[in-house]
Amino acid sequence: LTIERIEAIPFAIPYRKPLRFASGEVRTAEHVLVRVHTAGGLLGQAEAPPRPYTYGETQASIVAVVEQLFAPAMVGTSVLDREEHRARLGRTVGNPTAKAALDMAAWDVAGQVLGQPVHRLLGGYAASMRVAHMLGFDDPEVMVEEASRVRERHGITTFKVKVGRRPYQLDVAVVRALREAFGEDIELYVDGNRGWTASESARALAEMADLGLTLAEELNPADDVLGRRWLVERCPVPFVADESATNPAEVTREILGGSATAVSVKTARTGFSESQRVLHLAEGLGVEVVVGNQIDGQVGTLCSVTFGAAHATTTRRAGELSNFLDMSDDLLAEPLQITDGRLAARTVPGTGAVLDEDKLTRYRQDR
Ligand code: MUC
Ligand code: MG
Repeated sequence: LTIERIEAIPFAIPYRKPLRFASGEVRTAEHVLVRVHTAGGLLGQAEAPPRPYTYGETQASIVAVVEQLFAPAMVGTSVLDREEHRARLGRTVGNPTAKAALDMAAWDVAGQVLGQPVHRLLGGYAASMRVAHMLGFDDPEVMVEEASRVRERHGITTFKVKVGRRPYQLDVAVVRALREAFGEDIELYVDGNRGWTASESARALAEMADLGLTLAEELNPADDVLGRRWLVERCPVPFVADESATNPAEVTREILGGSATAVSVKTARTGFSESQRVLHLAEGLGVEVVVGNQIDGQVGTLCSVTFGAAHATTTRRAGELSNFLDMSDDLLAEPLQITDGRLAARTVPGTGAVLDEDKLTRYRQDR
């Protein structure tokens, strides 16, 4: 169980189609594969996605912080020493996706040692989750066509629409076109990635009042503190905190301050251990959760569904688990399959993040 060596391997896989949203865009998955090797020859793996516009991390900064600070802090400990890891890594502020990947890679090893799938160790509530697909900025016809393709091929009927453009009517037109194309057969919610002001958000919500949205996420910046509270008071559906609530303290502040009424849980930034803290906090506060996506590849998505399927509260809503569909290739030896709108956690010991080593050799950027 003793951690002997930790690697941080940068890799790049292009997207077939870029994902565009109010705070940025992703054209290539320039992520970092984190590998935890134990003295017994076991290997735990997870991926860290740099999102500078969300967390300030870059691919190079993740590699550097793992190699210089986090690996030396974890080598020699047991993969089961999660509280010790948290204390040691917590001495460095920030760097959430680097910390999260290390936590999930350690859980992957723990599952292998115990001979149990990690989703069973975490809670084992369900074997799979319903999937929600994220639609990035484009013209209404293109977004309707994508939703239609994803529904036909994968049976997905829940869509998160990226909003936050100016004028806001551009996005209202998209949501209206989706509702008109699919009627009541689909669930729709929106994510603004802080693109609008409070008043633009309020006007957009009023104009979408007849479109049956189920959630609204980060429509305006949480740092506009009073504007955010004003908006959340008027919001007719749960208002989801995503990038404004990336750890338990921020969740507490945003919810108790009246700046959000639901929480996005992302394993990419809180791993399995800290995601449980966020989840249990949300349950204690009595607010809904949604399993979010950090535009993860298949390894990251496997970690999201491992966590999401494990707990009752996270399975209530569809999890955002489909961004990998837009990648031109990926690293898992056995690719993920979304069927009948659902994605299953793996039943093998660990998280099941077993890679195609030839693909890693092709896409890694450090040699
Ligand atoms: C999301 O839910 O916001 C886009 C930026 C980011 O930080 O996460 C994605 C999706
Ligand atoms: Mg979001």
